[in-house]
Amino acid sequence: GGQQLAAGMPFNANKEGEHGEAAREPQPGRTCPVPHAAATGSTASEVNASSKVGNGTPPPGVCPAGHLDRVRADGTEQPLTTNQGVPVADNQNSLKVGLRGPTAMEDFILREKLTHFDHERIPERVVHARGSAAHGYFESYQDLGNLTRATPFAAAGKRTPVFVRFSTVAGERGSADTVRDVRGFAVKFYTDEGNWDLVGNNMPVFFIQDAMKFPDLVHAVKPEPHHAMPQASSAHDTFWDFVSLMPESTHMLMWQMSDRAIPRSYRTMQGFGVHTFRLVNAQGESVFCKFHWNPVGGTHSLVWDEAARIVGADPDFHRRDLWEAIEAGAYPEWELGLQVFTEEQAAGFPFDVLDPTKIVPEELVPVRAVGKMTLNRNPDNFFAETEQVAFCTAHIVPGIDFTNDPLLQGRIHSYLDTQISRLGGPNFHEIPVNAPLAPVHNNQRDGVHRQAVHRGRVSYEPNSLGGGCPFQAGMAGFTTTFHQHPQPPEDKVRGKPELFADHYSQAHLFWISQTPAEQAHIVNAFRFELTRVQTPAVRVRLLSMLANVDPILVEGVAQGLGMEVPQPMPLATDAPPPHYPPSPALSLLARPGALGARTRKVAILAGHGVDAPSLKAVYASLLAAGAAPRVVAPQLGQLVATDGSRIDVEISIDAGPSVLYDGVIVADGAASAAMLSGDADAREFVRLQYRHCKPMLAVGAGKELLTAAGVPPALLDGAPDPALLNAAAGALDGALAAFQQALSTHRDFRREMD
Ligand code: HDE
Repeated sequence: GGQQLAAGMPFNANKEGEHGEAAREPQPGRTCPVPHAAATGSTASEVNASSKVGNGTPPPGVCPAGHLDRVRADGTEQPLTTNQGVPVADNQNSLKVGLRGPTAMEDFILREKLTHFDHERIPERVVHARGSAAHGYFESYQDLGNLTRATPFAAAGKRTPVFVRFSTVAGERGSADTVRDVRGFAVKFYTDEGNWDLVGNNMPVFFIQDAMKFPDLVHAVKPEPHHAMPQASSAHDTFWDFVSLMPESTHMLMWQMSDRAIPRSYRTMQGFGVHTFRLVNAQGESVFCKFHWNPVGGTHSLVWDEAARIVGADPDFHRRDLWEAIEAGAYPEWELGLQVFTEEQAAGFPFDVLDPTKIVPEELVPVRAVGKMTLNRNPDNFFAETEQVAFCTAHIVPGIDFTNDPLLQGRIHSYLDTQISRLGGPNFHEIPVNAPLAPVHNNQRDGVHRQAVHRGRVSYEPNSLGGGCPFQAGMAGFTTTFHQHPQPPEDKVRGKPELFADHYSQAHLFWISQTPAEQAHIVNAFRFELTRVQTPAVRVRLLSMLANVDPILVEGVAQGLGMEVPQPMPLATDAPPPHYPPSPALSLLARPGALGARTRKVAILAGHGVDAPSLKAVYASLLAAGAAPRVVAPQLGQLVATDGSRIDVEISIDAGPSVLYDGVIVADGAASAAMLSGDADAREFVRLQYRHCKPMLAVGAGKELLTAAGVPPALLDGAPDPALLNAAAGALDGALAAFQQALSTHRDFRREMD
């Protein structure tokens, strides 16, 4: 098996041992040792595969989430009590009138326990209910004072604690991670001057241009109200009915039907602020800004067939990936990039920067990297932190400001409002994970579950009885720079600027910026979703929309639906559409990233009669490269190798199917290869690895399994598929290097296009 962590050591040095976790090595005399896989020798399949990566040593500097220390609870060595602190001697039996009699009403211990339990759930988020989060910090590369006075950017090397929550949009709280959907990417910066929430998505545009349409959009995509189906999926009539009547959604649909909607990991997706924001410096000068998070690990996605299978194989795929990477010390990182432009520049763009269905192409305004975010500590408690965290677009700090983007304007209201029902009242800012590190002083009082104990009789301003405190910050030289931007008065009007009516140019830009494989995936995604649509007229209308995007796209989709390409939908504007050159940055393949083989999960398929020395060499080489190898075999237990030694099987094929691995190595050994070749599950395993374009390496006799699985022999024998390798057991080094190289590019779509 793999390395095991020293018993008693916390997994991650950023997080001290917890109740239960710390008790892996039970102390003498304890009656209820808490089992942990790593220490108890229980099946290796329960051990985090990626706990083999890194040593969890934290970088110097900010201790993430240290501000939560004051509320962390730990029952180690403590007696059980009621919520009132009264010791509980018997937690097994209720108080009865006679052993066979009714339960006594006075059993306050039972009643308190049941009552609390009865109220454990809170409403889930109305959108983005399914999510996972982590603590970390943002570190600025430089002093950006010329652009913004926001404190996270005040100096090179300055660190600001963050809490980040990733999410899907449509599914309910317990839905699967790998569904086709937009992903939320919400960052809470605990800055020196208050909390700044950058509540973004993994796609830089949105479906609609005006907050007025958001409830309609969400009603359309959520499960249909009569039968509450389908779960976590846009592939149904009401969604496509709505978007096909909203041509402004076309650009976003291109992103949503692309591989962006099925990321390999939260660690391998970009994040975007979507709207145009403002940066404001200490002089009150302001520029426009778009926010980008670029993953250091590169942008990698699943393929659809794989994503759909993972829904069954591991519904927590992304949650687990994030958790394990952090526990293993392979801290996920993103660079923050800014696109900065002036109001005058914006006036010359062929689109309106207030329109959230448009990007600012990187060719027009380059993205400048200004800092890096590192996530290095998992939450202690999912509910307390991940569930109760409240992100609000209204939470900005001096130096950051809104624009008049009509979608953003609506969000400023909605996020604060929704917490009041979700978290039960107006004091959600006092929940520890939401509380700013900056001090809070004002005259807001009372409300459900108020925590702060305000002293004195003054809760109003102006006052003289309290010495005028808390005083307006401006009096002490604090300036807030919000809303300083003079705007000439205009008439109230319900409507949209003319440039908002160009619905297709950027959808076309996205299409022409994709590689052929990515284009094929987009066509397939539209086919899949529209095939699930039951109403033919909706399909026709959507095709008429796509006819305005690109002829090859619409023909491909129509063909898959067995339909003719209809007349294009009438345009909403007579203005000649702007022409955009392709933007290579829009392809996922533009960012292979620096992850290399690190944290990639590799299955080593083996059976009885495996060649032990080469298997061990492969295993050690992968571990050394930071990958997470697993010995996978038809069943658990031990394999008897040709030299008589025994090798632990870490997981069986049915519990650890192909889709959970980034690559496969088939071990050497004639008997092992014959056993696997005769096993339908083993053949299916490599067939799927092949089909999903993953790196494959057959060692010596292991090649037999690849052939038995139907991998074309011509490809195996020297044909140019750099991700399909075979090598003699004695000559592994070159092949392992090539395999790790293939892992670093994640998968090779040339195989698919063949
Ligand atoms: Fe949200 N959105 N949204 N949204 N959104 C919520 O707030 C809303 C939009 C985004 O991890 C809700 O606390 C409106 C764009 C993320 O906790 C709610 C409009 C973008 C998250 C809400 C939008 C987002 C939310 C539900 C259009 C990308 C999860 C629970 C006017 C820039 C945050 C909650 C987390 C959550 C409203 C559009 C991203 C109801 C009204 C555009 C990442 O307030």
